[in-house]
Amino acid sequence: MIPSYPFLLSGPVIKGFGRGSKQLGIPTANYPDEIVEKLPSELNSGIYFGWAQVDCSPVYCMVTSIGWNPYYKNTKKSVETHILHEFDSDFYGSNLKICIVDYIRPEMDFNSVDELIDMIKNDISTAKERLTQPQYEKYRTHPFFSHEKNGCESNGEHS
Ligand code: ADP
Ligand code: RBF
Ligand code: MG
Repeated sequence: MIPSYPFLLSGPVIKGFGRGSKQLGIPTANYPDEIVEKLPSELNSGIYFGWAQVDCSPVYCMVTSIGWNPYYKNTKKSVETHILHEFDSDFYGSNLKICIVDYIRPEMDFNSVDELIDMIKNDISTAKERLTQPQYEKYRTHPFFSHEKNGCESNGEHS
């Protein structure tokens, strides 16, 4: 299990596997190796959900996949975050903060890419639903996301 929730990560968005998760309608913002390698060993691979912020953006719902993507048999561990928001453009090089609040399921293998997509859509529904619960919702305004602390122009709120 994760060392303790919420589990916070912050770092730049890099080019990922370029496998076209965007074409599948599910772009994932990838962290660099330095961040993936520094993760605590107790942190299980699997699918998590929580909150995300890109630079000075509002705080959005997210789902994060941590591990080796068994369907693609990756040899390198990755941390990939799909943010539940339509962005106008890519944000490679921006800083991504994520606040992981809980676990959904282990990584799985599938018989087809359609099954993988269906499962990810299911994860997204799970995240949206569970994030409305007060025990998770409260982290949307965690000081980690505070605009004042991030050097963002403040609108008097955290988002
Ligand atoms: P890569 O293999 O380079 O990670 P993806 O197809 O997974 O490529 O696309 C990820 C990129 O898409 C992110 O790095 C980001 O710049 C952009 N992007 C646009 N919208 C989103 C979103 N809602 N969630 C995550 N990334 C997004
Ligand atoms: N890859 C897998 O091989 N097995 C999975 O169970 C799996 N679940 C995912 C769940 C979510 C919410 C996300 C965002 C990604 C998941 N992936 C999984 C990773 C997916 O294969 C990857 O994003 C694409 O291959 C693009 O790198
Ligand atoms: Mg990606």
